Order: sequence, then C-alpha cells, then structure tokens
Amino acid sequence: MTNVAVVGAQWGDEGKGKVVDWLSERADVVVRFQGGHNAGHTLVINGQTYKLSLLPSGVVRGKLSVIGNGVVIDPWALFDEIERLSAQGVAITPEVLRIADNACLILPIHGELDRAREAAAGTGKIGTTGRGVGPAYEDKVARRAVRLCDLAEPATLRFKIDRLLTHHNALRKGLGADPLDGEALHALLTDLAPRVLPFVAPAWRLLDEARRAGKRILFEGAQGAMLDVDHGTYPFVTSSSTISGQAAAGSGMGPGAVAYVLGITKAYTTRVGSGPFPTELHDEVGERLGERGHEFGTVTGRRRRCGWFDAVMVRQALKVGGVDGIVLTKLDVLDQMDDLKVCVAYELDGQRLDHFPSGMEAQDRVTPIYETLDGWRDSTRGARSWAELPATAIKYVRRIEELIEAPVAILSTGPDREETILVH
Ligand code: 2SA
Ligand code: MG
Repeated sequence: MTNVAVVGAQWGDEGKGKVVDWLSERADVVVRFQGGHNAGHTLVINGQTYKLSLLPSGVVRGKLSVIGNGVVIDPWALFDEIERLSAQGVAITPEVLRIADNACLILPIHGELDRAREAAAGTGKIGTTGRGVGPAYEDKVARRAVRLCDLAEPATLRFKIDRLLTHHNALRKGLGADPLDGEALHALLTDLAPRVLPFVAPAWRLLDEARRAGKRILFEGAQGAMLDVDHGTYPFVTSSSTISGQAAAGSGMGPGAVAYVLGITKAYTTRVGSGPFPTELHDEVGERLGERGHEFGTVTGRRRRCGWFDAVMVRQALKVGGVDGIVLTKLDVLDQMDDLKVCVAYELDGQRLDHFPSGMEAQDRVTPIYETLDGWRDSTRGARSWAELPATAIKYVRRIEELIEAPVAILSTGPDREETILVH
C-alpha cells in the first residue's frame, strides 16, 4: 500500500469510517488534515462500535495518529473523546497521538458564536454542527487565533488573548453582549496546558521522518467535497478545504506525499444541514432510503436529507479532488427497488448543463435530468464477490463508473469490513 488520502465525494457521511479503518490496519500512521470535531466517523470492530469525531481513526488500532495543522482543535472535546474511548478500552497516550503544535484552538467563544449566529439566521441558516468550527477558522485566517504552541509561552498567550478579545469584545458590544473576561480565559488555558502539551509536537517533522523511513501514511479526510469552502455549495459549506489537496497543506507535507486519492461515495445521496440538493426526494422513496440507510448524523443525531445518486456532482467532486478511484458504499440500501434514477445532467432555464454551477441561485434552481435504470428485486447485502451480485446491480455500478469517469475500486455492501468487494 502506498500513501492514500481518503476523501468524501458528496456532502459527508459517505461511509469513510469503515474504509479508513480497513486501510488503517495496513497503514503505519493516520493523519487528520482538516475540520474539527464536526466530523463523525463510525467504526465497527469485532462487534464493538466506536464513534470518533476529532481523533484520527488509527487510534483505535494503536496506530500512530496525527492531528495535523489544518485541523481546529477543541481541547475539551478532545479530552472528552479520549475519556470515552478509554472507557471502551482504547488507551490514548502521547505515544499514539501527536498533535501539530501550529494547530489552532476552538475556544468556548467560538461555539457560542456559531450557535448564536445560527439561531439568529432564520432562513439563511447553514445548519452547522454548532461546534465552533467556522468561527475558529475565521480567527485563524484573520491571524488572531490561539495556537497549541502558545500554551507553552506564557507571554505569547497573554498577547494572543488580548488580541483575540479586542476583536471579539467589539463584536459582542455591537450585539449587546457582555464583554469576555480575558483573565478567566487565560486561567482556563493555563490549566489546560499541562494536560495537552505532552501530545503536542512539530507534526510536519515526524511525518517527514515517517515518510523517509518508508512508513505508510493514511490521510483521513472529513466531511466531503461538496462541503469544501471553495468547491462546495458555498455558503452552505464547512469552513475548511475538504479535498485531497488539503491533505498535504493540512499536515505539512508536499503534494507528492499523497500517492493515491480514494473518493468515497454512497450509491445514493444524503446531506445534513441546509443548502441546495438537486436530487433530493421529498416522497416515500426518500423516506425509505433514510430508513434503510439509517441516515442520522453521528455527532448530532440529525436526520439526513436523502435523494438519488447525482453523477454530475460526484464527477465534479472527483475532478476537483484529483480522485483516482472510488469506494461505492451502501449499495444494499437500494435493494428491492423497482427502478432507480441517476442524475446525468441538469436543466436550467431550458439549457442542459453537464456541470454543477457555482452561483448560489443557479445551484438552487437546477433541476436534475434523470436516467432510469432497472432495480434488483434481490439482496446485495453482505455480498463479498462480484459473482454474488445480481446482474442489474452490476449494471448500475458500471453505469456509475462511466458517468463519473472514475473506476470503482471497492464496493461496500454492508457495515462490516467483510461485507466488501475489491473490484480492481
Ligand atoms: P460546520 O459545523 O460549520 O462544519 O457546518 C457547516 C456545514 O457542514 C456540514 N457538516 C457535516 N455534514 C455531514 N456530516 C458531518 N459530520 C457529522 C457526521 C454530522 C452530524 O459525520 O455525522 O453528526 O450531524 C458534518 N460536519 C459538518 C453541516 O451540516 C453544515 O451543512
Ligand atoms: Mg460522518
């Protein structure tokens, strides 16, 4: 196995957890490179379910796990997660977990701001996870964030907090909110420092060493390409770059460090939160996909919106993310359907479009042009070989490959790792 980046090719929740776990068994190092604890990866190992949101999935298997500089870290959520996992028998020590010293923190004010904005947004709500991820990235880009390395420098920490509060307190004044107490925040972070600093390291350096030693590195993406801050359904996106290019920048390596990009996509489409979704189904078929697919968020338990497979959107996601091959997941959710629809183009004002437009209004107004394929009144659940699949299911997969212009490398037919077909 070479160094692989696993990225979502839809709006997240494509089933990356299972794939990352499967690959992490063969990897030496697992790296998260963007997002924060807004992610939710579910791993099922020997009948035990582990729910991760900030930690790289490799921790469950004791693999060296790195939280890269591209991630925003809520240290309190981190320790809650570490405790939850220890209760399940997974020990997370500084030997297993390393966190980039130049990564930025999510502070309590960020979550507060995230939730207050969403509550005030009315119909313009993004449907964020409320974890403070967006506001934390804003402070990072505005050059006023507190970074992990600041916890080791008392004078820097004071300077950073002052600078941060100059901004946030002006903002709060405008909203009629009380100013924040810099001393209290300082005390909170000073108290945290001895717990978190043992995990902190120049991650770029240990990744470089691992690479030169021939170690296999797995880059674990969160969310999906359509939630990417540049290429997604902006502004209904997350605040990080979710595509494979970020695997390098968000961990401190060059693009050559990623040898193969594996895109994950469901055999249909889901989305949580607001924003455009051309193939969304508001009927009993959509309900049925949600029920059969257990479409609820890992982190927030929110019901996911469901619809047909959108080949135009996935094709675009694969291009912008340089995806080499895909894992097609949850094929079994489509079992027992008479026929299936796949979006092959859009229509906008009488014109046929073969790509998803960037304009917010255009994204909202495109209507899908469907191709109808035969369903299979049969089960693909748990199939382990191509030969176990009904011919119509194979046809569906082959047609998807053609439309998205990428090969299906792995087919997933159930949550267990054995319920997998390696195609190539
Ligand atoms: P945020 O919180 O600022 O990142 O939200 C902005 C948008 O990004 C979407 N988003 C997600 N969509 C799907 N899954 C996500 N993670 C959890 C999971 C979600 C959960 O994997 O199950 O438990 O609800 C995730 N994280 C962010 C979000 O819905 C907004 O549309
Ligand atoms: Mg998820």
